[in-house]
Amino acid sequence: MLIRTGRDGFQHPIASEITPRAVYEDRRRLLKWMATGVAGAGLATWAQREALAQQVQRPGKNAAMTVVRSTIPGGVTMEKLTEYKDAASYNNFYEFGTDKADPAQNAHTLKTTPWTVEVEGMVKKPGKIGLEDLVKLSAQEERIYRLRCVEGWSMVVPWVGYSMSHLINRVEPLGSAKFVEFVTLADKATMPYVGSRVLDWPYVEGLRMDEAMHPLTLLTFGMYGEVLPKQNGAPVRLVVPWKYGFKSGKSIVKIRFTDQMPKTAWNKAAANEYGFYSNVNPNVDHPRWSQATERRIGEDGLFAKKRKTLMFNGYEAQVGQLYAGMDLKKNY
Ligand SMILES: Nc1nc2c(c(=O)[nH]1)N[C@H]1C(S)=C(S)[C@@H](COP(=O)(O)O)O[C@H]1N2
Ligand SMILES: [Mo]
Repeated sequence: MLIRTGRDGFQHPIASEITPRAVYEDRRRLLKWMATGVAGAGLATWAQREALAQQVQRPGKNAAMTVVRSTIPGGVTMEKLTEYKDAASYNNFYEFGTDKADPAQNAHTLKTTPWTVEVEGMVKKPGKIGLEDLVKLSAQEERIYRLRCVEGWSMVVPWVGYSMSHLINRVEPLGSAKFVEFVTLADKATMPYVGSRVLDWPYVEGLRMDEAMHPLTLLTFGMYGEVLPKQNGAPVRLVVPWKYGFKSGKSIVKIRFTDQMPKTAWNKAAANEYGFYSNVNPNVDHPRWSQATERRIGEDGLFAKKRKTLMFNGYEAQVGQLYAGMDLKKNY
């Protein structure tokens, strides 16, 4: 569901849209909820999503993909994995629509071959890297990360890729580079919502250099041992597990090294809601809702206890030091 904030006709989803799915996961609660008579539209939406989840296509393996469990600290959470069908059918990828079911339905038009990623800006070795070369640049690992969306849902996914630092070291940024900007594909011909006013395209994200160099920051080519499905950001995306999901840009085409803090898509759309850092922080409320708890996709029901959201999404031991001395209420 979308609401208008009034400013520039900008729209985005409200937190309650995650409710119906969570409720219906438990049959008894579903019946109770239906008895209250408010289930209506939500039930239809949920039923559609569930049908979609059952039909989700798996892209299969890729010869170049190795799946060796990561041994880096924080690289593998032991929590129960989110089911593939849920991780691949409940997505945010606004280029393909603003409903969680839209990407799985619409992203088939995305053309992922050939694909090149351009490296530019303050770097000794700029240039274009074809996807095949990018995939082979370093050994790939399976990292099992939690990912938490700002709207309140989270999931646990086995991602496949390698630390972004391997690519950064290869292209040799200049000492003056302080940030890395990630620019993603904005192709009107294949992405139906590019051109809509919901965001200023292309979708851009950014990290401070030390964040981009942190070993947990994953340049990601696959999930569940297979190539990324298009709706999850094929053929290459970022996964930054201690930050809200929107920092993990999908379908990356350009990586720019810069001394200026990148102007990110969500920050441009609503600066008071989405700061540059966007570290998962249960102590800082989103202006329109609390960030203290979350629901795991495919798990908790509405009336069951929600999970407490952890500082840095549970990765504080690994990344807390990056923010020593920073006021994380100001730098939200
Ligand atoms: N290009 C692009 N990348 C994007 C987005 C997007 O709309 N466009 N959405 C972000 C948000 S808000 C989230 S929560 C994650 C969702 O990733 P998932 O669909 O694999 O769960 O992707 C992020 N990356
Ligand atoms: Mo998100």
